[in-house]
Amino acid sequence: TAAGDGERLRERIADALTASRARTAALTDCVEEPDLTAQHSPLMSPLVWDLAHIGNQEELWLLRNVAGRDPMHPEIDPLYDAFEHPRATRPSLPLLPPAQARSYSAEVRGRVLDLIEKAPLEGNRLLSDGFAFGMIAQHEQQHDETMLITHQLRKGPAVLTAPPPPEAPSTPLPKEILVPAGQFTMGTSTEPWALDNERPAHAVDVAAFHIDTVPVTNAAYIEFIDDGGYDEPRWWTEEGWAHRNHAKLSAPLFWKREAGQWLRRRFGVTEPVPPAEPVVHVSWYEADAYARWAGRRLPTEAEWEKAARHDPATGRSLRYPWGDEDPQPHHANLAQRHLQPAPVGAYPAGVSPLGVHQLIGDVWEWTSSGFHPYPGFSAWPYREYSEVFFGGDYKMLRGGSFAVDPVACRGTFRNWDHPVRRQIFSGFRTARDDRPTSAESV
Ligand code: AVJ
Ligand code: FE
Repeated sequence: TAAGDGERLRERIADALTASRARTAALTDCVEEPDLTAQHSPLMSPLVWDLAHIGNQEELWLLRNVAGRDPMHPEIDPLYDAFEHPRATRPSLPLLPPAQARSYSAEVRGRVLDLIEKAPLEGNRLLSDGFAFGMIAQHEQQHDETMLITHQLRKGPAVLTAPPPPEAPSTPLPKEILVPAGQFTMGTSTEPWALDNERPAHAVDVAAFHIDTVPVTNAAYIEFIDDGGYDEPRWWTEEGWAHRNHAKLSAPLFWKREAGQWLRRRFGVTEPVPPAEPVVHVSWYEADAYARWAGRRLPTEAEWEKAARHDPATGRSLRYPWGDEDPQPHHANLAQRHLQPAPVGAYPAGVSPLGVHQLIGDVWEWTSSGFHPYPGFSAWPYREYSEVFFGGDYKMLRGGSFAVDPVACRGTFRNWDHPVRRQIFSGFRTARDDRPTSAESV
């Protein structure tokens, strides 16, 4: 019944918001006050900024814009406006101390939970299918991933723990998969909580190409390092080489070499680099240089999405590589269930119809594309989520990492960052054109 559907939707909204707050609490209750107010890296905000920013966005979008309520504390709005204060400057702001930040966000949440019961979930574009609530649940989960990045940058003993990811089955996978030429549907017009930049669905013609079956592993990346890849300008773009020199890049972030062995620091623990895991914490420039060294290139965003969603049997694009079912733990390494990517091949149930593995979860995958709107794009509900970033110095990342919650993860989901960034959980896979080989062309 319609009433039953409405009830289920309200429950789903409340569950998504409650899950995001539980994660926020887990990420902020495990450290003492000085660790919440300190800046662990100029790349990041103090955790206490995220804590109140989450509540402030929720107040702005749900209590003020949807429910028409008056601002609760208008004087704090500018402090938590991400456009007004770059991350590096946030520690010098008169931020709410941890106890106040928590109680402010909790007060907003209490009012929002009441609102869910009353809000009409149809007849208004912002509310239909619970979109505005879903947007806020995704926003909080995105900041939870940001806070997890801050934890990774934080020095000192480990405070977070999680069980190891599943092991890879021993059956070998093909090195690459051929994606045949032809149109596919990119983006979505039907996914209820899809953000504006994922819309609308549109046909894209893609030439035939080959794509790695799995993300590039640490073992493969070490070959690039050992072959002098970081010292060979011909593998790098001009900008990439300048950045490599300026930032003195020589290995992924958090790696160090000791007694002939590569070690990495991961959430306060130093351990040998696991060879079968996707490489993580590389910039776009490093990913691009690796691809050239390997005689390949990064996939475009359209190629990535076709490999992930296109079902050649029906011509349809699926919500996820495995089908239309919401992500379950056996499909993909998501939701911070594990604090690292899983070895390649570890999620056979998540394979795409074309045979490509681990597109969702584990590591964000750099693509060769910049951030541009799809044909027919319209900013919704605010220009500052996507539109103001179009055409900027960004590269697109797809698929989501082990730190991404399913609510903020879909085959259509688009993420972006500067090509120098590598504190994010970023890896990549490579591709190549399907050119006839010289043997075939004679
Ligand atoms: C989509 C991950 C690039 O963190 O800057 C959070 C998400 N937007 N608050 C970011 C976002 C506003 C955004 N990314
Ligand atoms: Fe935000």
